[in-house]
Amino acid sequence: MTTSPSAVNPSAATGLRIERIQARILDIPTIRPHKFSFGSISRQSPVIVQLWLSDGACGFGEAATIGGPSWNEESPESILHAINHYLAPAVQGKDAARFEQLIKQMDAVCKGNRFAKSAVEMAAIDAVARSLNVPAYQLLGGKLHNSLPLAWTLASGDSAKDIEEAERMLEVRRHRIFKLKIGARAPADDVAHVSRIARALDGRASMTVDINQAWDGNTARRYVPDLIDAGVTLFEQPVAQWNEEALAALTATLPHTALVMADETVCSPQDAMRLAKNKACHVFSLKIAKHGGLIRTRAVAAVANAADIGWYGGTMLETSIGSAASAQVFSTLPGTHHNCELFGPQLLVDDIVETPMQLRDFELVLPDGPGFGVTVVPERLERFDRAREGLTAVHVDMGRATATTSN
Ligand code: MUC
Ligand code: MG
Repeated sequence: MTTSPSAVNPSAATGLRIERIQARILDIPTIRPHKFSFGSISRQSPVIVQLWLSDGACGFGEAATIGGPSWNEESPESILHAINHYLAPAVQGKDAARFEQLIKQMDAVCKGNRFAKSAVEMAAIDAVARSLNVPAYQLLGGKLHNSLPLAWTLASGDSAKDIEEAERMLEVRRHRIFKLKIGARAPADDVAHVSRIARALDGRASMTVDINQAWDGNTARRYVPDLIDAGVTLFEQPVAQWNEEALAALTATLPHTALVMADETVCSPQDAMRLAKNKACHVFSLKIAKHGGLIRTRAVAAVANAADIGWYGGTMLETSIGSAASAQVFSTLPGTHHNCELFGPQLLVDDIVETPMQLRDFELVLPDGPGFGVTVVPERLERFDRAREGLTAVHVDMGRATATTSN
């Protein structure tokens, strides 16, 4: 759609020009291996963007992938390349406060690459909010939630270890919603694993599963009822990203005690529209990276709200920068929420901000303070910077189920 020239005045600049952008990859080990249907990670490699404005304000953005390009098409290396060679030159010198215009400028030079675009948009929003000395949520519609219940993912791959971890989280009142990563083993073994954990927790926590696209439609039809009997209430992306028919069939047949959540299948607002039209799920997992930024996250959430679909505050296991940015936008969203999972910083061996977001009584307190409400410690960025001397290689342990290969 084109806008009539009289509707906007492109010369009415806010004076907050983008002066400089710098991007780098960090390599931060995780506290334990984190296992998915498609492999296992023992470190996260987020791309961190730093963006300076003409008035001196500086903002941070982040794009985290999981297992290089294993979760979707983008990798830390492709993100860094897209930012350095296409996105940064496209927005340099431009008005940072015109977020929609920045997205248009990035879209004009680069198709797709939503993770990369989200990191640049995120840094612009943080910088502008800091320059105006307001929390980012003030630029995104204002705050509706002060806190959200916070889920934790049990993904060691071992039932006994997962039970021990869940008990510790319950004891310190950090989490009582557990997402189990399944799909790497035979489905019957997964059912046994989930049932063991459910029996041990004995109704003290709610249980969800993320299959990360591992099943076909028939496998989902066969094993989802067993998992519901075991106590699972939310089924995240059981089938392949493209398999919306199977997702819709499952959604139509689930009893009212359980919900289907789309994750990899819902990226753009157009995906959201199609899923809504086809009644293919009950909940969208929202993630700023896969939607292409905070503004587009709000667009996907608007479709959810209009279609009576719930939302879940998803994560790509970001550091405190991406997690706080996610928290800022989630705090503004109307509609029915199904909690959040912004636990990325806790899965990493160290945090890169001064004071992490607070976790209190099973909830994540959504941050106040200028920008995203967190202060980055530059020395921590240096410590984990991939480009620093002696650490140039990627060490991502990927592979099917038990086998791991390193690059
Ligand atoms: C995913 O697919 O949801 C989110 C939490 C977690 O443990 O993995 C991610 C990715
Ligand atoms: Mg998922």
